[in-house]
Amino acid sequence: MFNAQRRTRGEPEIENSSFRTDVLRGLTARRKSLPAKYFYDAAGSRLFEAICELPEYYVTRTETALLTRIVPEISALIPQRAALVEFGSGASVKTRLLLDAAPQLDVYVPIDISETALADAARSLNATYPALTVLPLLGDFTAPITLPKLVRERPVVGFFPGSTIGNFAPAAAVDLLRSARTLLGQGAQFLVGADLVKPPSVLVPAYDDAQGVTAAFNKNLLVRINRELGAAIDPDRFRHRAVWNATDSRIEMHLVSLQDQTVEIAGRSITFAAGESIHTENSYKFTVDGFTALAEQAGWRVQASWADSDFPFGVFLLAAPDA
Ligand code: AVJ
Repeated sequence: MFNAQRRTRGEPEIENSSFRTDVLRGLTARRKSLPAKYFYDAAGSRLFEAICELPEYYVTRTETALLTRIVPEISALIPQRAALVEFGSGASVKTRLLLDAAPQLDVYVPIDISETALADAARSLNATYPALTVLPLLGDFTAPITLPKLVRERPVVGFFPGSTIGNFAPAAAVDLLRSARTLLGQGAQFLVGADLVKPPSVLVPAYDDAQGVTAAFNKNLLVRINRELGAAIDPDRFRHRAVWNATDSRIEMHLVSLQDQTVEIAGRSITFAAGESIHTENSYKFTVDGFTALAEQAGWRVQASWADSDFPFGVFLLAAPDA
């Protein structure tokens, strides 16, 4: 992997050898899979924003409504002159809710793998919050990162909204929460949004919408492989599938091959049988107790938590020990 570093527009793209390695590893395994983090190229990020507007996709709306209601309480728990560090910041929309309610936050570090999303967010936040110091970090927050000195000398609040934590299997979620604790440092707080279990009749349509936007988001992975790895996969020879896995408490997304086919990717021949699937995403759904247990395993304590009850969604304020 690579270390996150500050970059400006116009510098070369992050080298794509880990993409090629990960794609080939995933597609040559006995059960094919692709890492969900590769959804978010420019087209994928736009499709994800369209998903957030869908009537079936309750996640963003629910979390935003909940945050809107609770930011005054969160603000009361955040120290003066704190720095906010956001994991996978995207367009930084929910960030504004926090910044508006907690003006004591005077440094903001968005971390994202999309250079354009970072640059756009930094520009628009600078315009709205002239007193805020914005220090974007381009990088993968699952890889080692170092925070700028300005942040390390302040109280630190991590922010990880959107239930992105749900993309990680329990052991990996604990690892991520533990690395976040190390990154954010002693005495840090960590505000995490986690989607809660709800009936499959609500969950499945949220990941398989009537307009087919989620299907396009899923198939965009194939489009990205074609473009970045010089392949010629026909996305129409795959269908989008979303399924609730009750045993593991997760929604799974798959791309199912509609026929026997062989595709060439980066010099390798990859064969699909009709009906064979590529597992492209897990979106774990939590209970309050289950999420609390994961956080505690990672060395955090739950300082406060809030849950929306219409479409159950949880926001957890975690606290790291002081020493
Ligand atoms: C951004 C990971 C939270 O799992 O709900 C949306 C991604 N995938 N529709 C989610 C996603 C399909 C989303 N997260």
